[in-house]
Amino acid sequence: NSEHVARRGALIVLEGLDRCGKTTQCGRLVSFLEGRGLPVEAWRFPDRNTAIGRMISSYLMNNTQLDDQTIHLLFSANRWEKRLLMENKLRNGTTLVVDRYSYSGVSFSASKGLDVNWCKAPEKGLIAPDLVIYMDISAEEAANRGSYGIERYEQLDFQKKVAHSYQILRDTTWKVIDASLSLELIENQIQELALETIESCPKMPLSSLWI
Ligand code: FDM
Repeated sequence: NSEHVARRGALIVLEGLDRCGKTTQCGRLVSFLEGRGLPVEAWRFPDRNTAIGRMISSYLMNNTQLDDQTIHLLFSANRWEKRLLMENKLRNGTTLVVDRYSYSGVSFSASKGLDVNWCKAPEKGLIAPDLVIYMDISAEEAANRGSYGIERYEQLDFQKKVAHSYQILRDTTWKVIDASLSLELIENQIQELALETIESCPKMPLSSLWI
């Protein structure tokens, strides 16, 4: 009887260009789910708190130089080092709301000219999300929201390439939200998608990405 089996949490991923509003929406979604008494945690990649994460952070701040393949594999390793913890949390019933995941990994690296399949390979076997929300905005509109920061990749020309790479990765299971709508409209759509997913995912086993 399925009612006697502990419910697992949902793996919910938000993706999109820089300044699409992803981070704000992740925070709002976590507060909303907490308000409903659901076990939930906010996660993000890169996780800059590990040794690998600090190498990534230094690269992003232009303090160190790495070739494209090396930084790609570090981003991937940063997800792998968190995989077991993610699995344990999900199995214990905690929903994870994740700001960026493997899709950022592939899109950003492919935008530098690396082969998409090469980029996907090290991501294979990570936990597949139950819900991917893509916050859709053009690179121009995102840039108009105010000046970019000083980190690597925060440039209009590069963001245009990233938008294109996301298009290549996007499949029919992604939920695409118009990120130019108001904060509240977006928030409501995301809440609805998240609740549906949390309701239905315990019936599905955890599965692996891209295998
Ligand atoms: N980024 C993020 C990657 O290039 N690969 C990845 O695997 C991930 C998770 O790192 F420009 C890029 C995307 C972004 C930068 O992300 C840092 P945040 O969300 O700004 O911290």
